[in-house]
Amino acid sequence: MAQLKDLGWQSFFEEACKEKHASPELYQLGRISRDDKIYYHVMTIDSDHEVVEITASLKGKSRKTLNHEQKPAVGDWVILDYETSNYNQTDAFIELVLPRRTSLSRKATGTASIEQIIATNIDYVAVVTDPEADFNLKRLDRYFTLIEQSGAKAICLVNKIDLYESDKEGQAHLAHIKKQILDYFPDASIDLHFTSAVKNQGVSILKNYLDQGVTLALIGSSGVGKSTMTNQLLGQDWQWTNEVNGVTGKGKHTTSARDLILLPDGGLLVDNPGIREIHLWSPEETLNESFQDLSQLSLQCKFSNCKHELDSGCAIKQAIETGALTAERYESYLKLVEEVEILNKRKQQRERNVQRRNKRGKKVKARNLEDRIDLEREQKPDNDLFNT
Ligand SMILES: Nc1nc2c(ncn2[C@@H]2O[C@H](COP(=O)(O)OP(=O)(O)OP(=O)(O)O)[C@@H](O)[C@H]2O)c(=O)[nH]1
Ligand SMILES: [Mg+2]
Ligand SMILES: [Zn+2]
Repeated sequence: MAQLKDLGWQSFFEEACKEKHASPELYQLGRISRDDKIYYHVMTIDSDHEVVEITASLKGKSRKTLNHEQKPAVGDWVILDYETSNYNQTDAFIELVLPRRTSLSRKATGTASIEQIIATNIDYVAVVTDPEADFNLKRLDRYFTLIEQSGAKAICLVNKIDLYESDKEGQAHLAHIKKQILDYFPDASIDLHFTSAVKNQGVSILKNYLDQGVTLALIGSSGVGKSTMTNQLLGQDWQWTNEVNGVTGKGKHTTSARDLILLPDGGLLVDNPGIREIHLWSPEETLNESFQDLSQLSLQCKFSNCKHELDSGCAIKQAIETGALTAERYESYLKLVEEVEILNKRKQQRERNVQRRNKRGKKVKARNLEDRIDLEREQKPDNDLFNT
């Protein structure tokens, strides 16, 4: 007998319903599992208390009035309406999208033109990379920034270790990768794991995160092994293993849509298409792109370091007074400026930590216990590589 909790329902959504003065029946609640551009797929619980997937669509009116980020995204909880006659031939209409507990998008905050929601109501996001071609600290950093902004917790998976662990050279390479990641993100709370999806090695670590109703999303470049991991967690009988060529797991199969999948042992997984072609916006780029008008205006402020708050001769303040700029837009601008500052400070701190670490000689480093453990780990790379 399935419960809403199995699909990720929490008191947060209960409260959200109350706030919206909505008291939906059980069968009216569902979670978006796929958006195939023609209609949405929604997981819901039927009268036999089984999890079923139905199709649903937005009413014409909402299709026009909702902007991109307000439209349903994979992971969203929605209230369904089966009553109104439906010309779209879907099972139901989506009446309301409930507020999001977390939202993973490739933009910092603000305007509709650029925001692209990857998935919502996610608890953990696992960034998958491989130890060679795909490995890039700067890109990992961008992913982690996005995850931090989403409200979810980050996990880092270095996959395809089977290609490296058989010889000394390969093992040293993996150890080097590990050190680089730990040095680059010394104070961040990122869980790092080494896996081999084809050998089903280390993938079960993900099961530790996937309790009942917990949602985990896999993101990363194309070809790093996200779908292979998904299949491992699902067991072999998931339909699209055949498409991938279920026997060898080989052949080019690129995921083209994101799917929210209910796992047999509990928990939910979002398999994403590779983010190869997607440009991950840094907060600064977002700031410049989405607030070009304000960036331009700020050049006309009297002081070059104008905070656009109380400063005299502020061109932005003047634009608000004359009505050329709305106070709302100004406020979301300030919010993003602040966010960029915080992120930059954190980044500088991180870089300082890396420099400090690198400067310290190994002898000096071994002076206290913690550093000695670090040093030993570096010298004996293959010991605990896979337990981290
Ligand atoms: N050697 C090795 N190959 C792997 C591993 N994991 C995946 N592969 C292979 O890498 C290729 C791509 O794997 P996928 O799981 O489709 O990659 P993906 O991340 O889902 O790719 P997109 O859907 O394009 O984003 C397949 O040929 C897999 O068999 C691994 O741990 N070791
Ligand atoms: Mg895939
Ligand atoms: Zn100003």
